[in-house]
Amino acid sequence: SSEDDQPLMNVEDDIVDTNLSLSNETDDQEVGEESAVLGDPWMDMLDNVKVGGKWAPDTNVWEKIAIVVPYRGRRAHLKMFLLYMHPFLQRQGRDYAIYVIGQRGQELKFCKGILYNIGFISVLKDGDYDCIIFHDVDLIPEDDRNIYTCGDTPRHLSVAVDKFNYKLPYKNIFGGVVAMTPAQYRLLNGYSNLFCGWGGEDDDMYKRMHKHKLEISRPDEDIGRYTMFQHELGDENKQRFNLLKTSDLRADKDGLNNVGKVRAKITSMSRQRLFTHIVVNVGKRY
Ligand code: BGN
Repeated sequence: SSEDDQPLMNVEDDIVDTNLSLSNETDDQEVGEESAVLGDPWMDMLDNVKVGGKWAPDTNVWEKIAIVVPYRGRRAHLKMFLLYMHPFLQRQGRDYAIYVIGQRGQELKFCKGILYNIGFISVLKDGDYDCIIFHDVDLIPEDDRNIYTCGDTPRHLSVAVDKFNYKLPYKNIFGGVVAMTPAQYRLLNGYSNLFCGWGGEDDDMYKRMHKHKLEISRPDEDIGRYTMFQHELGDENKQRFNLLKTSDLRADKDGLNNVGKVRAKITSMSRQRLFTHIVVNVGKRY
């Protein structure tokens, strides 16, 4: 069996054991020596995370956010993502939780839209979120001024990615990291469930926005900067060009309102130390 089927149960143990070696301290080691090297505030920020990957500042903030990360078989990326994102969101003083939505099953390619739709439904059952951030696991924000928040219209946060020379590759790109309120997401009927494999699901989402006359909101190019982890190009979706021809026709019946009936079934939700893990069976038979 492949990496995809393995439970993610020990990801946070791996982080502690191999990356930070917190549990390798012996009695004759000076306690605190190691954390001084890594920086105490940074270590505290991971220690402060509540089980399930949640954190909130002492004083109430205006908005509760959920980070939704679709996932299949990229353990190394997920580790780095979690190690970076918790301190980042805490520095911004956000009231947040991180959810990892894993795809189980080999029948279909990676169906990001299905995982986003199931993720959306599951996180709102779990908490009263005002804003959902849909986040690729391989993107890391570089600038703390890029506030993780929603806007009056759907917000595209990953404006300037290193891989694209810190420029928008095209005007209406809506992939990578985006933020939507539950009301915005429901209006658009979420993502299409038909895009499996790399590419196009974000362009389909843009067409939904266009249909509803919603403009993309974005941070400035010098603020919305991201580093992308190196990896092989994903297994492409060869049907994406054809699917994008029928976006407008499908928008109201292919998405959030039928995700439970097609190709997907949620199997479990579990609390890990640095995230809440939702596993979704995805296949032709569901
Ligand atoms: C585009 C992809 C997007 C992807 C960006 C950036 C397609 C549809 C065919 C026109 N779109 O080309 O999904 O986010 O590149 O990588 O492939």
